[in-house]
Amino acid sequence: MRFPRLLTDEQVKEFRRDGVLVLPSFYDRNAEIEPIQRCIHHLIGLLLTKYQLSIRQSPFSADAFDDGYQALIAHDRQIGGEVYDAIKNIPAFVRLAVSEKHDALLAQLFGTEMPGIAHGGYGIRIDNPNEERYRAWWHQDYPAQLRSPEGLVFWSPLASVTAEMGPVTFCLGSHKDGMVPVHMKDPRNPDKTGAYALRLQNEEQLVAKYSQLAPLAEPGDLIVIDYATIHCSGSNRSNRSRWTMQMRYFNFDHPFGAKIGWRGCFAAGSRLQDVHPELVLD
Ligand SMILES: O=C(O)CCC(=O)C(=O)O
Repeated sequence: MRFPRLLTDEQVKEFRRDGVLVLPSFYDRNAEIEPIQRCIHHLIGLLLTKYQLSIRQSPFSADAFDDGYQALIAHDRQIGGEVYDAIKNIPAFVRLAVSEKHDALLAQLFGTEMPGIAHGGYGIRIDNPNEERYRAWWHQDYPAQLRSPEGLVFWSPLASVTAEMGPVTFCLGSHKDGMVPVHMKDPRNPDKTGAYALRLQNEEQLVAKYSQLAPLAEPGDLIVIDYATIHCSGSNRSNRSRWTMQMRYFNFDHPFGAKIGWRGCFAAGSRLQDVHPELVLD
């Protein structure tokens, strides 16, 4: 196998230093992003029809592909769950998730010839205004994903991410300090479950050690995140949902990945304590 080198030496250095790399206009907006936006627009229309709602949806435009969605969830928030589950099945999204460009990025950044895609580790987040339940606390992706300690999240917005929408915040260089033990449940937030419930040990003091970056982003931009980089969702205080894609890759060649049979974690029905008891505090 041979992969093209998509990053400059400078970009590779930046990724190694920060654990995160912003690549503006990485995807082709017309060829790769718009087909996904069109399908989401169509699916919102189907649900408006299914529930016989008199909400008006304007014809498709890339800037307002989600027109009608805010009114839809204001009518019934549960229909938002139907949208969330449906849009993972959009072929144009799955095609993007398994893009050869992702193989090439992982191969270059980890020096491997054997990238893997985390089955069940890709999806489209819809962070609705003023909702906290699915907001991700400070976390590293590896404990929630497993497969291999060397992995990447490819994070890319479908709509412009503004400051009011709560961009993701990254702790720069935190990946170099290794995996942080976690509490599996947060008594202050009992409604959070699974990966959303994990809280880092000594979170406040830990996070204060690092300088932070909260990049705004446009459709087509890609943010590459190391599995070990500490980051969290911002709070969406705007009046539009924040639509973003997450696609996770890992390095098959890492010996610990092979040792655990590249098994996944929450989404695959595994328990973190069975694989990494040393990372689980309670
Ligand atoms: O987009 C977000 O708010 C958080 C995404 C995230 O933390 C992740 O993909 O690991």
